[in-house]
Amino acid sequence: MQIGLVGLQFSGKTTLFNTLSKSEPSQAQKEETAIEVVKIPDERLDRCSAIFNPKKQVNATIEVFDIPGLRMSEDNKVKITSTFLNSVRNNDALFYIIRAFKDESVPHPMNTVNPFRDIEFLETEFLLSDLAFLESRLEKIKKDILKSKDDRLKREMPVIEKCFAHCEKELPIRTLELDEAEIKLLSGYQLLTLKPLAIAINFDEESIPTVEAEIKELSSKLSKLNAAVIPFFAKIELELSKLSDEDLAAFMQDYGIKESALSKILKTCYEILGLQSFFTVGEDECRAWTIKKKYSAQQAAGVIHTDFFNKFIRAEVVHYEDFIAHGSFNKCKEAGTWRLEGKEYIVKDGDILNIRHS
Ligand SMILES: Nc1nc2c(ncn2[C@@H]2O[C@H](COP(=O)(O)OP(=O)(O)OP(=O)(O)O)[C@@H](O)[C@H]2O)c(=O)[nH]1
Ligand SMILES: [Mg+2]
Repeated sequence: MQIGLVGLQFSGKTTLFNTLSKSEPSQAQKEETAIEVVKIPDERLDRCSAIFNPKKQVNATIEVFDIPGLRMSEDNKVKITSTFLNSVRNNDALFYIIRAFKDESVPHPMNTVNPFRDIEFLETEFLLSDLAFLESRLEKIKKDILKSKDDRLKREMPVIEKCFAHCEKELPIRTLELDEAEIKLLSGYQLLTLKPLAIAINFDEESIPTVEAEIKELSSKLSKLNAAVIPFFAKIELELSKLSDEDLAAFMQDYGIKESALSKILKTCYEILGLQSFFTVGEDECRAWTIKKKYSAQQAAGVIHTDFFNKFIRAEVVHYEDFIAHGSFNKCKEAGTWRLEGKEYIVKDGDILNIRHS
């Protein structure tokens, strides 16, 4: 799963990226997209590890792409480029990184700090790009539909028309109701406004007292985008990421912070991608596995190993919450929360599975 950090120049993307990857900024990173595999924090998995004390713990991961932001061009305007659009298109989900911090020493490519305007700018450009694609696709379909033998074009045409009409109303395709077959027909086109979206607003320390109100206002103004809007503090997070685990815990306790913004951001990515985790636990390894929502037990088994998919017999299932409540698998058996489920069972976020296979 790939997620792209998208925004204007100097909005804090690389600062966030470096925090995620715990790396120092490098010059090369400025011009090209940088990629990092980032662990998804999961306190449930940490707790399982504390119980089983395994040789290794494996968290779920996502790939984060740090895409260079849009700059002011020679005529003092910010213009979208095809390189930029192509880098954005490659991702499964988008994370807009939007500047709200004020700092005279960091120029803004549009001269003033205005998060709402920057978000609208990106959305409008992406809508225009989708509209242009849909329009040309429609023309091509109309031209080819009579000579084509297979019925794909016939099925595709109404879907493209529907998307086009939706975009014309200035609405992103992610807010259009599409069934699975329709989504499948569109899947190769990498439509930008169909991609799941989260928006992170990068504030400075001084705005902490007003952040909540500002996020609330932005969220309501942006409700038609169907995106999560979350605050973060790139500068503070970068400083925090340099602390040792103990110092960080102490800091968070002092300030009454339960969860770092970073961990929230990563979980949001996971959420908007429609993903969930199940666990496998034991003395060798405690591991979080990533699956889509509504995966069956057999599909989940296939994520561990294709053999497990092919030779699936049953899944032993206990939900994490039950496991913690009862303290052991045996106790769960006594309480009836340990079950054997067949291949059609729909796996829930937080299930602990053991796959029986032949
Ligand atoms: N004061 C302040 N400065 C910040 C904050 N976040 C980032 N900066 C500074 O802004 C400058 C640009 O930050 P980057 O993270 O490199 O911005 P970017 O979005 O990666 O920029 P491009 O890659 O050019 O698109 C750096 O000098 C950062 O130190 C913040 O929250 N507060
Ligand atoms: Mg950068």
